Amino acid sequence: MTFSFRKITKPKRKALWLYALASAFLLLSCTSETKPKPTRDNLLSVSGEVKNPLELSLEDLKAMPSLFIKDVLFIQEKERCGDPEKFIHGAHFRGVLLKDVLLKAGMKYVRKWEPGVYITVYDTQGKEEVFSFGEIFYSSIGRSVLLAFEENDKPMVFPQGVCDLLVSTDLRAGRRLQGVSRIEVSRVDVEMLAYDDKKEKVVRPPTLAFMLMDHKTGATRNISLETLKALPPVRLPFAVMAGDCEGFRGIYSFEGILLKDLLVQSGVDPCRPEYNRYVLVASEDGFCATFSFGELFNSRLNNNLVIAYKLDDALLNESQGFAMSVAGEDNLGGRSVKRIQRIELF
Ligand SMILES: Nc1nc2c(c(=O)[nH]1)N[C@H]1C(S)=C(S)[C@@H](COP(=O)(O)O)O[C@H]1N2
Ligand SMILES: [Mo]
Repeated sequence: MTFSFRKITKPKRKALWLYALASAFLLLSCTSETKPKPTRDNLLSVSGEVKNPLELSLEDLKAMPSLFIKDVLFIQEKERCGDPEKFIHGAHFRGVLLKDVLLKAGMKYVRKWEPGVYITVYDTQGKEEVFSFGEIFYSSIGRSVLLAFEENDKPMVFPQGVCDLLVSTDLRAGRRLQGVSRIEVSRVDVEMLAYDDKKEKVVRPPTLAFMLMDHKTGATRNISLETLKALPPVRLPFAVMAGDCEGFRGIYSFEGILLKDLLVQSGVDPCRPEYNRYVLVASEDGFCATFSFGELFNSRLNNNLVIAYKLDDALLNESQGFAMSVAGEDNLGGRSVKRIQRIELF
């Protein structure tokens, strides 16, 4: 059949126009439906020890309550301690707090188990940074760890991944990740005996020394009160001791040494911190806490992570052991591990 435009009558022409319009509309709506499905590289997965694993797109992130952080400064990491400081760049950022994404997924571990949790954030290239549970949820660092998607009021572009990771309270930019695609929640493999101890009225002997083990170098050291006293003393004038399980105990002063000083003395290079590493502080009863290399070596809030041997000017008592950890800036005593039996570097 031949088809000539001239032969078509006026009402028929109108119907044709309508038909053309409708098919154009259909075609348009079809193409918007068949736009490329998000691949794993432009989704952010949250998995591991969480109640509800998540897969978030950039749009999902943008739909969450966001935070604006003004004047985030990026300073270059050093190659060696003597190198001069080099300023890279400063900008304002908007994004979602890592803490809020984790809360959306829901943390599986609670009470005495939670300080042993740590969080690993990966970019699409597999580069990873570790954060401790306490750093994100007890300390104010957690209010500066941002999954950013807007820089200087403009949307950021992510060829891969769905956001950048930045820590506005850090000193240098080593923990920045561009194109984040995965968050994994884990807990250290330490058996919890503290609850059974309490039920069975087990009293653990006071400690006189603890072991420090670096799993990377294989080095081990025995740490006594004398080792601690040989390091520069620090004082935390106010630390709040309270917790989920024991309630509020009080505000105390502590004296001891910086955990980072003990690590440097044990061979860790403070000028080239490895941000995928963390420190475990554990007691014989299984109560333990993690500290990330980032918070220890690269935070403006790092001068409060202490191994204490005195509380309110007296040496610690038998139930506290000769040494306990204190995170002076934390809002809970969750990282105050009493009777330290070992410190392990992972
Ligand atoms: N070794 C050890 N340290 C520990 C605990 C524990 O069970 N074992 N509990 C922690 C918790 S959950 C809290 S709230 C405080 C409680 O301290 P308190 O028992 O002196 O009140 O200690 C922390 N340190
Ligand atoms: Mo607690």
